[in-house]
Amino acid sequence: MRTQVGIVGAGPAGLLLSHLLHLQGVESVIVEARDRNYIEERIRAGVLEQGTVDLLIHAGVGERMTREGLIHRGIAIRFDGHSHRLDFGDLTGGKAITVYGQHEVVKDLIAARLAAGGQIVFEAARVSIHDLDGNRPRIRYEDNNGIRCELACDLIAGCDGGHGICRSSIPEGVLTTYQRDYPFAWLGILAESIPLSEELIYTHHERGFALFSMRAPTITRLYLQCAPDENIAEWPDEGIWAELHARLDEKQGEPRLAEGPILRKGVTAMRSLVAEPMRYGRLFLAGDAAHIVPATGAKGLNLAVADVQVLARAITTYYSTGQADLLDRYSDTCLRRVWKVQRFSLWMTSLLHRFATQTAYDQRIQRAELEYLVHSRAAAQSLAENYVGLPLE
Ligand code: FAS
Ligand code: PHB
Repeated sequence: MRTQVGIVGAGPAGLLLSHLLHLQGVESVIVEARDRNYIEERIRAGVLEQGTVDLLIHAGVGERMTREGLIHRGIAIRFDGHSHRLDFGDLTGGKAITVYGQHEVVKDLIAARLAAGGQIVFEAARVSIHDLDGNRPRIRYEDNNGIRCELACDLIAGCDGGHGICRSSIPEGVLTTYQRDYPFAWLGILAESIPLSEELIYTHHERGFALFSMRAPTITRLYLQCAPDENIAEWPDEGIWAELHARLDEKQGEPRLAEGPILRKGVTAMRSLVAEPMRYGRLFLAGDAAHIVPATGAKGLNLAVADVQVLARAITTYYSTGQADLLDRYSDTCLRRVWKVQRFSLWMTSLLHRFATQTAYDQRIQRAELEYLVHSRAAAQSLAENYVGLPLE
């Protein structure tokens, strides 16, 4: 088989890239390890920056998001049992975020790809990539009938996430990987319950961080800071609710967290990682394949979208003009944004989590940082402009 752009991975990065290329007449084939149902049901992110929303609408896949997404014009930061609202409209000149599940974005993109005759090879096994520094890089895989297949490409986009094969296929010594691991993880649940608030609540608490989020008017998404090796099997539902109550509804008279059936629960690791450069020969890494952020800043999905916006423009310019300069600048262009988002995600994580190694002095400083944030317009504005999304270059 032959195509212009071979894409490994049908996550938001790979699917959106394929669709943006299609809209500019560039052909691509996506090779995905899992089946369609699995990736459409996989619960991950839920907060979309203004820039992500605008791009999805521009790409013609924003109709359901616009109809079902929840527009939020602020968040609350809670500590000492009191919530402090950050008004994004006031702090950013009217910008907002949209709460719409990542798996919904994936569903919309797959539907749009297939409706446009796009090729997505699901359930591809033993995927490998070759000749990355040659003129005809290849993706090899076994299709779901066990047939060995080879896809010859001009370019390959590595959009296979944090545990894929593309980054690790780059020869030793080419990449520099910057990493930070955190001494905690997130225990997350999806529940059928009435939201405690109309907006997200980020909570600093002596028992550990907690986050109140949602997916729909009757579906809540809640997270608890837990141990990095936490075993979800040791958490009965009532134990999870008890801990959420302890952290999220502290003071009398404030609304109590409403409970309901827990639909999903799991533990998500927290780490920061950047691989530089985001290109090797004719392989271009995008999204989690190149960088990981802790979920505290709600940036993972949005950063993946920002990468493919830059990559799509570079690839379509290459095909329409023969000019490769945008491709040559792809890695540097993305890394400028990646490091700013890494900084913000680390800052949010450090501000809101308890660290076992914290001294009494550290705890006082963390408290002062929270106090400064909710009483200084400049500090609140900095959080707000990063949270709604820094302008794309
Ligand atoms: P993805 O990981 O989404 O997609 C990669 C695709 O490649 C997958 O479909 C995978 O099946 C496929 N693939 C992997 N290996 C392959 C191979 N060898 N061959 C072929 N295909 C292969 N962000 C938030 O903001 N909020 C959250 O709550 C949140 N929760 C998360 C929970 C988890 C468990 C994870 C891992 C991430 C979470 N994130 C969250 C971050 C998340 O949103 C990512 O940033 C986002 O999925 C990145 O999108 P992609 O780069 O497209 O990678
Ligand atoms: C979510 O709704 O899943 C979510 C929201 C904000 C975050 C992380 C996750 O910072």
